[in-house]
Amino acid sequence: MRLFHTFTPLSQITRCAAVLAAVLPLSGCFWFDGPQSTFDPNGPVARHQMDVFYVTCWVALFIFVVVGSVLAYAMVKFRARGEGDLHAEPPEQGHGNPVVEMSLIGASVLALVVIAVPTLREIWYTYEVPVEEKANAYEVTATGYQWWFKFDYPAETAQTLDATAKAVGAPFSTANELVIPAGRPVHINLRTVDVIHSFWIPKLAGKVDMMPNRGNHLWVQADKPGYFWGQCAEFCGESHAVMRFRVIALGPREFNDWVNAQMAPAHRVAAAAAGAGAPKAQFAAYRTFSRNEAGFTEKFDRSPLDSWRAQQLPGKDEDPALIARGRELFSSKTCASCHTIRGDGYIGVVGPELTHVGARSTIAAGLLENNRDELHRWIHAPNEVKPGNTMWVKGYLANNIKLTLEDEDALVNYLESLK
Ligand code: HEC
Ligand SMILES: [Cu+2]
Repeated sequence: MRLFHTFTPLSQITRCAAVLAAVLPLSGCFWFDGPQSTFDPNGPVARHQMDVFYVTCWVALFIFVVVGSVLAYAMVKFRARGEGDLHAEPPEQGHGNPVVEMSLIGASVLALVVIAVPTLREIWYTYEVPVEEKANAYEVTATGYQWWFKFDYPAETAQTLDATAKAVGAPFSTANELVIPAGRPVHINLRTVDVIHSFWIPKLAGKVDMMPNRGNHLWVQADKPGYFWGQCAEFCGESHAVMRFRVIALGPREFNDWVNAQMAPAHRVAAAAAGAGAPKAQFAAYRTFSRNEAGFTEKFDRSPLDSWRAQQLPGKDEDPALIARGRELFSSKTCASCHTIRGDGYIGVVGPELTHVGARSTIAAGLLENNRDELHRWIHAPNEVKPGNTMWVKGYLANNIKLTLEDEDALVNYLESLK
């Protein structure tokens, strides 16, 4: 029996065709409208960046076709036609023709100029909000941490400094969800507290590094309200690949409502109703998770933006007693040493602010959907979701945090109530 069939050129061609047939449709799905596709720009910065890409792409393709055709012509014209040709003298060799050499140099320079002019123009354009738009620009600050992003809203600081705001510790910050006004340029200051990260929102703009001891920035603008994926694009340690975030662009009124909601202190569930609401199912019914099981699917049954909006609404059937227990555990289990919850008196700054964590669509830097199952999974064993993360190493390990099933249940109910 023959184990290997002969390697004919035909079988190679069939293989190539098979690979292409398999890859092309996939590329259609993933490259052109995937959540991190740069071929689907949703704002002027990303659009300009794509235009530069296409200029380079067309110039390169043109050169490829010209060189390829000349090569193909030479191969066909000068090929050995029979036995006799195999030992024939090579054709007359020529080199040093000044006209040919000068025109080749000229063509290369021309190709580089054709690429350089739009590239330089776009470098300037994407560097800073255009002058005439500057007055209208909104400012935020993004800070990279291993392995999550913090977003501050310095524009809101001045307005928040009234007595109540001070009492609850405003201004606010968010983690891993950057909410911006749609249709307005947004100037983003880029900072890092540890290593180099790179800030990238494929459909809006990218990428600019977050450098230690150095202020970088970029600007973005979303054409209309939408929900976009972002990603750290510079290797920054063990869990770099799951250092993601989301950008939510909202119309002016909705954005304003959101800012007001964020400034408010943590939501309190009315204690009077204690025992009245049907308590939620306990963890007995919970799934067990294996290490690094693909967690986050984002299988929205509606548009991602509408799902995000639904997440802003207050919860139903909340159990005030259980939530109060969760609030207590949050300090007794030392969670409060790393997390801020304004209004409940917790002011830790090592981890993300959680004042309104219940209103986010994802947790753990865009990795897990924000629901009871995944919240439980996260606080149960953060290291299994995200190896080496600070909450595990400097919290659970260093403080020897042990949670019973009841503790976890109370904490999840508390966190969920923080809309
Ligand atoms: C040593 C500091 C520290 C302690 C203690 C700590 N955390 Fe965290 N927490 C973090 C950090 C850092 C992150 C971000 C991790 C990441 O995404 O890489 C985080 C993330 C979270 C998140 C997800 C937030 C989001 O929007 O992504 C929740 C929820 C949370 N912690 C709850 C808790 C609870 C509950 C406790 C106590 C049992 C606790 N944390 C203790 C540092 C800490
Ligand atoms: Cu990073």
